[in-house]
Order: sequence, then C-alpha cells, then structure tokens
Amino acid sequence: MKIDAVIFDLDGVLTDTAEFHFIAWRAIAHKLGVEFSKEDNEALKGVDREDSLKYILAKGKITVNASEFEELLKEKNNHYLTLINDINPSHLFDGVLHCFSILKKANIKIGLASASKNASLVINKLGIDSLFDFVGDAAAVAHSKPAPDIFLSVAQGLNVAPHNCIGVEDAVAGVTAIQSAKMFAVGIGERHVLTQAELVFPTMSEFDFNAVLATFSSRSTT
Ligand code: B16
Ligand code: MG
Repeated sequence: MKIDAVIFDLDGVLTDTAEFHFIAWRAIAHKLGVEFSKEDNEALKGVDREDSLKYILAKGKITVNASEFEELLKEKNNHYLTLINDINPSHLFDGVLHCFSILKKANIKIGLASASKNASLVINKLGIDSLFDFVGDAAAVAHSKPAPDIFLSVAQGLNVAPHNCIGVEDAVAGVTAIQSAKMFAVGIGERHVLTQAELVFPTMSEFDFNAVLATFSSRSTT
C-alpha cells in the first residue's frame, strides 16, 4: 500500500496557537469565576469552541441560556482574533517547510484537518496556505474531534482513500479522530500522552518521513 496524502492538524503541529487559546479561555473562565489552569488548557487541545466552553461551565457548575452561551463564544473568539493578529511566517514550527518539500517531491498530497474555524486565517498569516492541496472546513462537519469527520472530509476533498492517508496530531482527541477515520496516526509530542499513535516524534523538526514510510509499509503488509 502507498501513502497518497499526509493530513496535518494545525494548532500544536504546525504552529503554537495553544497559548493564545489559553489566554482567551482563561479570561472567559475568570469572568465566570472559574479557575482555569494549564492542565485545563491541555484537556481542551483539539476540542472545538463549543465543547471547550461547555467544559469550563461544567467545571464551575454554571448554567447559561443559549444567547449567553453564544455571547461567551463570540467574546472568546474576538479576544483570540486580537491575540493572533501578529502571527507571521516566523511562527511556523521548525521542520514544517522541510517536511512539506519532501512530501511534494514524493508526489504526496498535503491536507489540513483542524478543529479551528480560524484555520484558514492562521495558515494565511503563516504564509503556507498555497502549500495545501485541500483545507478542511471545521464549520462544515457534523461532529468534531475525536469523531473522524474532519479527517474524512479532507480525504474526500483530496480524492484519496482514508487507508492511504497519514494523519498528524498533537492531541489525544485528534489521534482518536485519525484512527476512527482508519488512517495511520503520527503524534507530535510526548509518547506517554499520545499512547495510541502508531509513531510519535517530539517535534516537527524530528518528523522522519522514512520512518513513517517504513512503519506504514510494515503495518500494511501484516
Ligand atoms: P477555534 P486544532 C483546535 O485546533 C485547538 O487545538 C483547540 O484548542 C481549539 O479550541 C479548536 O481548534 C477550536 O478553535 O475557536 O479557533 O474554532 O488543534 O484542531 O488545529
Ligand atoms: Mg492540535
């Protein structure tokens, strides 16, 4: 079996927007009188906007009505947009461009499967938007990560079979999404966190395409 596409997550894989999500969610949590730690932020990695707010409300045992819920979402996103305003190509993680050029040379398609509704804006600011063959739309899928929907929609957009795709993720929910999509999961981060991933590299600089190819091929033949 061959690899037709590599589908990347955005936050935590190509750039570090987690810190900006943290600042914006902490402001909302404090406004609601809820403590919000780095551990809480870790639990929200890869989790979409609505479910992130539900997590904070549940932590504070707080109930809000539908319009208050929408207002809080809007407030968090406006704050987040202000924080990411200065993102530029220097915020791209080391190793990403090198990895993309290897994939291009090998004729392997590149996709983006982010849970973020701001993903297009972020890749535009990073200067990498033209490098993707297809960018998934988080607003257009029915279920967010850990459901497979966003990864499957990208495979469809790329016109490739899911079992010929590699997914790259930094979050546990994202690795689950990749595997539910019947793709091969590569984790970026810590092995003891991303226990379900087939292969884990500490950072994108250490992403070793030959190792991915070898593990993918050996798995395909077993
Ligand atoms: P937004 P990813 C995810 O992006 C983030 O990890 C997560 O923290 C965030 O809440 C989610 O996007 C939604 O983002 O509010 O911008 O729509 O890791 O899937 O690229
Ligand atoms: Mg992520």
